[in-house]
Amino acid sequence: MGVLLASHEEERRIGIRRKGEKVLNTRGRKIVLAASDSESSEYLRSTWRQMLLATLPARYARYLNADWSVKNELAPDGQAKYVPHGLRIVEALLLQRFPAEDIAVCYPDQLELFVGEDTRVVGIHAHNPLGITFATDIYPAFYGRDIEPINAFQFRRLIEHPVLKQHKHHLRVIVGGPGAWQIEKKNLQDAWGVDCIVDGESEEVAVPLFEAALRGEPLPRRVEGRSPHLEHVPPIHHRSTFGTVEITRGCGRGCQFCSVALRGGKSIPLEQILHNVRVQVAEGADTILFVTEDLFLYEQGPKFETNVPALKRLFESVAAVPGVKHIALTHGTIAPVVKDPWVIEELSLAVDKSLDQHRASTHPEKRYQHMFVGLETGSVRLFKQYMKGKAYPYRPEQWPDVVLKGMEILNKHNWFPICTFILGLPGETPEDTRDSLDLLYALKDAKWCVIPTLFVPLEDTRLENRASAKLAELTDLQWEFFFTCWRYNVDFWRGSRVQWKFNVGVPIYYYLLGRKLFGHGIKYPLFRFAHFPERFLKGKLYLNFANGTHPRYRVPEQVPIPAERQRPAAPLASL
Ligand code: B12
Ligand code: SF4
Repeated sequence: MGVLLASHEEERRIGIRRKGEKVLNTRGRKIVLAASDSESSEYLRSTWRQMLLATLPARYARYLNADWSVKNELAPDGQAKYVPHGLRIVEALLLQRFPAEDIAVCYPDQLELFVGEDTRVVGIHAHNPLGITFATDIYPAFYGRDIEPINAFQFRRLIEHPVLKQHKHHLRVIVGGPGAWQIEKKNLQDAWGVDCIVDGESEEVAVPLFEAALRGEPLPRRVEGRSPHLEHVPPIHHRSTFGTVEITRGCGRGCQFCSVALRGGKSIPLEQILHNVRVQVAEGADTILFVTEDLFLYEQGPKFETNVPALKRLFESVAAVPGVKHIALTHGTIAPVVKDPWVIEELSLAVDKSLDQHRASTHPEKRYQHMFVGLETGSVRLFKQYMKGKAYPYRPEQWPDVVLKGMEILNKHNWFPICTFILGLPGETPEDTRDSLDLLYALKDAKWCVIPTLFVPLEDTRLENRASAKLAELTDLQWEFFFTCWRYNVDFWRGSRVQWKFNVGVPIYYYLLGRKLFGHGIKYPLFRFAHFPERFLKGKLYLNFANGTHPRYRVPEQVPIPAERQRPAAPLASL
């Protein structure tokens, strides 16, 4: 997907400069909305690849062929063809109040085309502007100290754009989005000239704020957005990155480390979803990404009762919109899969419509569907303390069984989930890590991708005041967990154990850099990651990969729902 540029002239018209060239400023639009290249990107049409790439160090981006700026497509007038969905919502809110000619939505390279003498306010989306969340905080550190991840570098390119400084005397800068809090946390609000940070949902606050900016009034340094009424979530006007269409917002399961746990739960009405799908398709999207904290919350009944007929209708109606070729998913929880296994069977369309293929799939076209599933820990103790709502209607003590049974059901129907685990939750003991390793070992033959992350105290969570976990402080057991996950991933996704370049490269990395950065604790876990023969690792690691060793946990025949949490007699009717 390259940029649709015909010629040098065309490039100039829409604001792309070649080295040393100046573009004449127009008077600009009154309101300009912008998002960084890496946050707008539909990299390889894959959400998880985009996520992983955003975490890599910016300094080495060119070796990874990650030149985001030339990968995003432009509309004929130079505006962005797709930007993160949150910014499209802000645009839709503003379009309820201001004419379309006053608003432009663009990438950093086109700011000069739209920011001019007439511009009064620039609204910027921040998904993860400084890269201080989970994975983005971890992976660049493997390349050395103080290495900036790609998404932080790209955000800086946007917020430090010279045209914003040039016109600062007559415009206000407002930053919003799920990662806007990071700017305040790192004391960069003044240095970056940000007048106002919008924290949280913006449906109820965006319009008055932009109106005040247009009148030239001073803005509050920070505005707290609350959960809006459902009818205030507007339908969008233009395409979002990855064809994102929100199907639900919020989640009532209440995990203490999660920043969306406090958002009020709601399902977007099907008509609005279909409208948003049509908008995306009309502007060139052929894939629709259902955004939700949990797929199974869509039109849910009381107490997280999965509404299978409504879900089925959702998939069928979206798939029937002319132009929709694929459907992708963001998040889901695993307990509903165990409780109502037939939901996965009923949603076979999700696999038929998936973009992704893998040799391990039993689908006739080798397709598999994926969604992000937070498993987070194998320790019942930590689970009980921080996230017990995730297992409902099961008890926290049943969590390992729920995970194993859920994975079996998902895999059987060609759903290969992308699962996260959190290392270093506050108070984690070696016993807790061993419990997680035992669960991981029991999942060794699963069809999945497993991403180890480190605990980060996100703002607006109940753990916001606790200390982050740090790579340099990981225990030997935690390193073992970390690299066992990546060993599984390499084996499942690359498909070959004979990868001599990789296998040789890893120990070289250890001796040249790894041990200096992280100490000797990573040595044997890294060697297992590089497929060292197990006989060299015997006794050095907790998990014994040698043939014939049985995992502590096994997939249970069934996972009984505690009597007092059984569902009502009548199944939830179609709505
Ligand atoms: C879809 C999604 C993705 C997709 C697509 C992202 C994209 N570029 O469009 C993928 C899978 C690629 C992705 C990647 C990542 N994501 Co993401 N993602 C989401 C998800 C599930 C939905 C986002 C969404 O569209 N929501 C719906 C819209 C309407 O909500 P919203 O964006 O928050 O917008 C509202 C407000 O924030 C505000 N707003 C938004 N923009 C603006 C702009 C202005 C000017 C104003 C005033 C207001 C405003 O108004 C909107 C309406 O209320 C959220 C979780 C969630 N449910 O929100 C996580 C989430 C945003 N992602 C998160 C993270 C950490 C990441 C990654 C860093 C993961 C990683 N690698 O570690 C990467 C980084 C991506 C990058 N390239 O930089 C975290 C952010 C945590 C934080 N910053 O505190 C979240 C909250 C998930 C979580 N619970 O941890 N993500
Ligand atoms: S289940 Fe997921 S979205 Fe819901 S509160 Fe827990 S971590 Fe957050």
